[in-house]
Amino acid sequence: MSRGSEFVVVANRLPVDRNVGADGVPRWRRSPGGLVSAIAPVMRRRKGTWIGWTGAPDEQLEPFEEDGMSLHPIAQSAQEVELYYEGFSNATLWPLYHDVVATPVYDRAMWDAYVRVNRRFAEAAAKVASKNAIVWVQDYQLQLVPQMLRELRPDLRIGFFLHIPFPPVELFWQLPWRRRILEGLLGADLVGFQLPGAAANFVRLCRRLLDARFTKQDVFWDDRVVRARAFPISVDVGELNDLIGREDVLERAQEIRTDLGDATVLLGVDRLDYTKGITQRLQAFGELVEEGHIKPGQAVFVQIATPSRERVEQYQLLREEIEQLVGRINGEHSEIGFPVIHYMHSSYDRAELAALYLAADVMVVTPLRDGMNLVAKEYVACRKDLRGALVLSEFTGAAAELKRGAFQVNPYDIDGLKGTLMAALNAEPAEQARRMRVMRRRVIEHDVDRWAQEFLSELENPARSAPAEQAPPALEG
Ligand code: ADQ
Repeated sequence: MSRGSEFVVVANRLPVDRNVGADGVPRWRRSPGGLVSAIAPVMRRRKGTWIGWTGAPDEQLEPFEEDGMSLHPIAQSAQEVELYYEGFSNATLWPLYHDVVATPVYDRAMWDAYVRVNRRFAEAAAKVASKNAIVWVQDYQLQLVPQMLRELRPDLRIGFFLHIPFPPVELFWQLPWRRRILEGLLGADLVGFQLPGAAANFVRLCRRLLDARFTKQDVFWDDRVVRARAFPISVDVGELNDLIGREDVLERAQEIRTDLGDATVLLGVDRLDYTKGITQRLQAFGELVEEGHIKPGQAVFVQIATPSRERVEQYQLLREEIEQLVGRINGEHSEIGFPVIHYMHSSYDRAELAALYLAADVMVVTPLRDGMNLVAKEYVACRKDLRGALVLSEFTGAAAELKRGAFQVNPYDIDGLKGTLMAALNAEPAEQARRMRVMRRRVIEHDVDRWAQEFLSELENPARSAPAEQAPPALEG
């Protein structure tokens, strides 16, 4: 086992997208987004391999190199995509971990597929990792991998990071396979969460469900210490800085404003997901227009919604609901040439997103629950001009870091949301600048590179943890 990679990332998706060029030949291109740009340099430095799925069902590809990274594709059949990915990952775990804002589906065939696909990922990682390698497993689709991998390769150092919230004990308890998931995660040396509260939920659950010994941040399991820590993820500030320095991006921002009739611009940018609170924000905006607080032509709402999980029923219903709401509000209040809401159901490249952020007077981020929310941080990172206001839900991970500068809201409280939207719309430039400055300080100092470095150094330096044999007995409470 002398060959292989000393650094392995295991994630549901590979960090590349396939695009068909003008010549009809498909080519791989690195996926946009902070996670990939934070990890790519580490991959190159450490001869890393990324294990993941290409996104196409029933496709068996050989490992290949792209952008200085070794990529190891994992096949998934169409049925596995339906049961493991759309099913257990996105119809069971996703709603359960987001405060059950939709009802989770508990289905044994979905669970079986989840186990099977997790095993395939674990076996691939066991094969490609060199002796004593570092393996970093990403997110809720792969929570069984740490334990499966440890059984195959006890020499490895295994880290796991959960990008979404980790629910309180009372909700997690619903899951028929709760013990298996927890034992799966406990295969890791370090389990990372977005917030300290999620890490505390995890430790509490280990105590309640497994009767494990523990301290505030450590669980003693199988003669090992499993550390539970918070690492709030962030954005690639350097990349966004480059984008907002580009002449074409600045021109595009101006063009967007002109196209919108130089109205005040409120902006929402989300994956089309029921956790994002899109309905609530449009309802609040619609009522403000209806009541005459906002005049058509003076302000517009631009809502960009990336198509997402379109084969899962709850997502189809949500899309219909939002489109009806937009249609109703526009039908009742728009004037010729001035729709009050511009709704776009599509994906945009990073430059267009940066231009939209620069064009927006008020960025509206109102999730009912969100692990972090990178859109909020991207907006802040782009507003070097210290203009614009951020309306931010209390139920996002980002709220913990940005609370001093954001206009915070409870998105369930529509009247409160309306009041906060008005306060953000009416904020004087000096107040906008004061708020933006504190938020920018935080985001610039804690960017995605720092997130990756902190996670990896904690994984590689377990010095601060007590050895298992010195672990205190389980505490009461
Ligand atoms: P998501 O739920 O996908 O992420 P978010 O953190 O907002 O949510 O990230 C979305 C990303 O997609 C952003 O980088 C954004 O710019 C991009 N995006 C959104 N709409 C787009 C569009 N129309 N076109 C192009 N790009 C678009 C999950 C968790 C979050 C957590 C992240 C990272 O749910 O809580 O912050 O992972 O850990």
